[in-house]
Amino acid sequence: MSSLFDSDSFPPARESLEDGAVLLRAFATSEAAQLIEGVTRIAQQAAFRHLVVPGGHTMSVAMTNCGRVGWVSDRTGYRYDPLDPDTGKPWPGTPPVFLDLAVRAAADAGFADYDPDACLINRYVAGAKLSLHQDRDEKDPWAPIVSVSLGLPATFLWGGKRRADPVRRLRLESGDVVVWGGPARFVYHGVAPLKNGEHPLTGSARINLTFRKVF
Ligand code: MD3
Ligand code: FE
Repeated sequence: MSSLFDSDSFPPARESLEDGAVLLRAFATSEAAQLIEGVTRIAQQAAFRHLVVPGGHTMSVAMTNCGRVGWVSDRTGYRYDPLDPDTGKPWPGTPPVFLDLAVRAAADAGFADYDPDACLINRYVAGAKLSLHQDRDEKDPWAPIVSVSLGLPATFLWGGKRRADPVRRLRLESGDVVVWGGPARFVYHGVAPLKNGEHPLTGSARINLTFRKVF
């Protein structure tokens, strides 16, 4: 007998993307408004900025951070820095609602005792994109990166361990959380240019939080 709640007709809460990568659809939906409030408060102390990468290009994505260290870039290279180079002050603390969500998502995906020390906050407006890259400046190669999508939807690009590997496309919507750890930690990934739109939470923007264990 078939019902609305059969596993083949009900959207699964936990979807395996590949070994080590888990998609948790709508995992953050009930906290989304609180998360955006947190982002607004953080951005009052550490403003969103467009970083310059070593090649000299300015990123279309605007970034800020909270936590013990923040990811920054300039002409000389990338680094995690305990101080915001724009203010000379430490980054704002990570709001408890951020940490709680990241720890629960990691645990749900099979990574117990997650203890991130950085949260990079990316802001996309129409046309903003993130080119295919690996995140490899973090010390623990097994600890996951937990990614939380808020506001406008985006097409996430998700390749393999080599730049030339085929790239899959995954639509990420507000509240979706993806956990990338273990064997999936060093896959190439990026975000396609954001499409125009309006979202009740974020207006014309998409916000992405990525939690990282840096040390
Ligand atoms: C897979 N951010 O901040 S989140 C980044 O939507 C970044 O803003 C994208 O890539 C964004 O570095 C994608 C999903 C994500 C983040 C980090 C990963 C996937 C990942 C690290 C390793 C593997
Ligand atoms: Fe990344």
